[in-house]
Amino acid sequence: MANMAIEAEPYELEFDPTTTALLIIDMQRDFVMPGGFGEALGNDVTPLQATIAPTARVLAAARKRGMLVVHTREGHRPDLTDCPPSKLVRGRGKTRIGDPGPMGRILVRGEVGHDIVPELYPRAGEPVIDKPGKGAFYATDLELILRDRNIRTLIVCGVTTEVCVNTSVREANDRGYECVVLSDCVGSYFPEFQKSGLAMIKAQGGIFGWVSDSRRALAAIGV
Ligand code: C5J
Repeated sequence: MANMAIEAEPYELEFDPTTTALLIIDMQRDFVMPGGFGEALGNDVTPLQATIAPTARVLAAARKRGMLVVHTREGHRPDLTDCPPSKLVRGRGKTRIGDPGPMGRILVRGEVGHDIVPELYPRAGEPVIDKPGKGAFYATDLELILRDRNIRTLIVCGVTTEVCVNTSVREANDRGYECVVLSDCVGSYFPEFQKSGLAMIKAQGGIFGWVSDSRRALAAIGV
């Protein structure tokens, strides 16, 4: 298929939809709904909910175009054997990973809070990557899945901008993937980190990748 292009900063990014995946990072109740991990860390999670509607529009377009869609979830085994002790105690919060909460045990696989919000729920056949860390490549089979599909470009949505999105984009960039992050489809608990998290990606000629938005992504995907 002929290359398509998405308007972005620092300059337009050419992509081939057959070698492009939509990567949706950690759109779990634990991060975007009250009572989960995000709130346990002391955050107001409600601003992150604004990312759901534009991400749903991009998801629908990517599915219609037949692009690979990959979802990630941060979380741990019920026995927490894959959770570093340092992560468990970090923050000295009174609610910790594995503790019971209104959406089940915090950040534990299989719990309601750990799962993806209904608006963006994975369809059968869409890989779901369960990751123990912030980066989507660390201790997962994401790279294998992308290489098997000859994926070269990643359109990135999800939360949070400066944590799991930035970490995953940096990991992807070092592995040779071209990443374009959609600014209204990624969210942070901190407005200043949203701004700087995006600025860091596109600075220095796109040192980690590109930044665009859902409107320009939809125009590019063109369905
Ligand atoms: C965090 C994430 N914020 N998904 N995880 O710990 O960004």
